[in-house]
Amino acid sequence: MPDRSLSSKLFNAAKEVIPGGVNSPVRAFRNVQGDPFFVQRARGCRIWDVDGNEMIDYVGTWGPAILGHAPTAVIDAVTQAAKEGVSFGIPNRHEVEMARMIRDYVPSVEKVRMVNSGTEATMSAIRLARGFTGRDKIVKFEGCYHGHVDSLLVAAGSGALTFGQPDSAGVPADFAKLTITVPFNRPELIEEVFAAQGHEIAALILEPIPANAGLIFPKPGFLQLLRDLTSKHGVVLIFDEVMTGFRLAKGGVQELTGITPDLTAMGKVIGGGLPVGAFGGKAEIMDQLAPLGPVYQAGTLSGNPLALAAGLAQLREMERHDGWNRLDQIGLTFENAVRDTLRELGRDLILNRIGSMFCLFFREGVIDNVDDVKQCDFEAFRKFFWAALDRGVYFAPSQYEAGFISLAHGEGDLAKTAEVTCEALKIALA
Ligand code: KE4
Repeated sequence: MPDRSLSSKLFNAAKEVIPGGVNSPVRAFRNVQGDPFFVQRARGCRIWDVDGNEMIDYVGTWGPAILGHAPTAVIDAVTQAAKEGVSFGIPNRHEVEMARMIRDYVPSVEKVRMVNSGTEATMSAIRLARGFTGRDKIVKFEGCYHGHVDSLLVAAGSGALTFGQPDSAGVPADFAKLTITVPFNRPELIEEVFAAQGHEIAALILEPIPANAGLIFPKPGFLQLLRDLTSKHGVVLIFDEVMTGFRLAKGGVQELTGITPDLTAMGKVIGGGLPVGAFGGKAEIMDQLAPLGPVYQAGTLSGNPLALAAGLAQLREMERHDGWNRLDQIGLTFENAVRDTLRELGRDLILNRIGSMFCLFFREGVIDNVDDVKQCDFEAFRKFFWAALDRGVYFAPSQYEAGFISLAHGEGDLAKTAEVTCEALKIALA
């Protein structure tokens, strides 16, 4: 059992001045019923906590660390940019380079606006869709997470297909009423919503491959159905690719599937680990934004030169090293090792993997939406998480989170991960 005494001391100090001791809830390890470790430093696919324990990292700061931590190209780019100034609030060339790169990578994007988080990206896209259509209602799917936006922190309402109920204190019921939540992968239910209310809906927003309820694959035809329904009813289709964008492919899920939304929310990878978000899409819609149009949206640090220098350097490194293909190869090696282990143990747990994203669900059968995830064996997951962490492998501290592989995960790292995963599964499933 690794010594984590310094982490414990820091966590106790943190709890005195930060709510729950963390600046984002998932970091508190509540889902695995333990105290978080405090990180000291990270490099490549490895992280070290303040007690000196070394771990192979499969969280990758929740997605941005696609090259691994502190890649030289990103460090050099940020250092160079910082020498010229860390923030301007004035148009700068990094913004033009990044906007052009996003336009060239992402099929739906003709114009793009930079913001500072994924939440800002989805919040702004929703407001823009409402301004463009003149309509108020939005549709989201249960189990999809789009950041802490009031109108998107909504669970299924009592009459699930009529209106939502707040999923957080502080969200007025009247806000939630404008959000319709529907179970994912249920074509008949989404068709029912559009038949009844299509003309009142401003936007439908989804993670095209939901990765905030583990990792869930859309059923064949489901994304195309959403594209057809939204086109038919004049509804803005928004893909939230904050996690999948620039990771599963240069152009995200919309490149892989050939299904092009009207707007896309982006983030994480394009900031190289620094605070960033972006939303983009058809010029006809984007030009409704101030200062051109009536939809107001702004940000002091939007287009920050350091964040964009980091993101540009990261994307260029991915280009230079054929990163997306290599990530898929590394992901396949990882997947095969885990499947071999499951076969040895005679357990048919569900392992979903696409590219460098994965989730091992502690249940057998099928995972179509978050209701299926809720049936997982969370106690077995908790045991697995801690057994792996104690042996030097850090998986996401929640069954509802996806795992992330980086270009820095080498054969030795994967071999150690396979060995640890086998031991941890034996403990969890005993
Ligand atoms: P941020 O506001 O946290 O930058 O992005 C919100 C967001 C939007 N859309 C999707 C698809 C997302 O996954 C996220 C944030 N992802 C979580 C991980 N599940 C961030 C981790 C956290 O909340 O601390």
